[in-house]
Amino acid sequence: MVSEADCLFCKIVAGEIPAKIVHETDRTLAFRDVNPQAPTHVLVVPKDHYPDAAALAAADHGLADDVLKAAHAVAEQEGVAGSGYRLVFNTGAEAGQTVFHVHGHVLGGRGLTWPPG
Ligand code: DGP
Repeated sequence: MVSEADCLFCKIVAGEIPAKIVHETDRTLAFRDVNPQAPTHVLVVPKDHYPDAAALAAADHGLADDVLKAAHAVAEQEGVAGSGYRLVFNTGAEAGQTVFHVHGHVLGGRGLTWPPG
């Protein structure tokens, strides 16, 4: 597995830091955001370490597909797939990315405004 010693989400994947896990596949993990911004706020990550969405897309072995499928499975499991949900990949510091292990935010359970702040 590709991992990085000081990566927070690699530590969650490894079980070294606790998280409320809601969904898992062989290559992805989904857990509740510690600072939820909506009734449903789940982070979906590849278990392997890629710093951002661009690096994930370049991985070229279907992993981005797995992450997208896992995000939709989470939305269905959380009961927000029908009403609508937002899937956000903050990419880069100016976009608000603070943890540099790629993660999709699955947000739902309330009306979400546009444009985002
Ligand atoms: P971003 O700003 O897009 O990089 O999102 C990082 C998210 O990670 C942010 O919404 C808060 C969440 N987060 C930070 N530390 C932890 C943690 O230790 N556990 C969990 N579950 N979420 C965390």
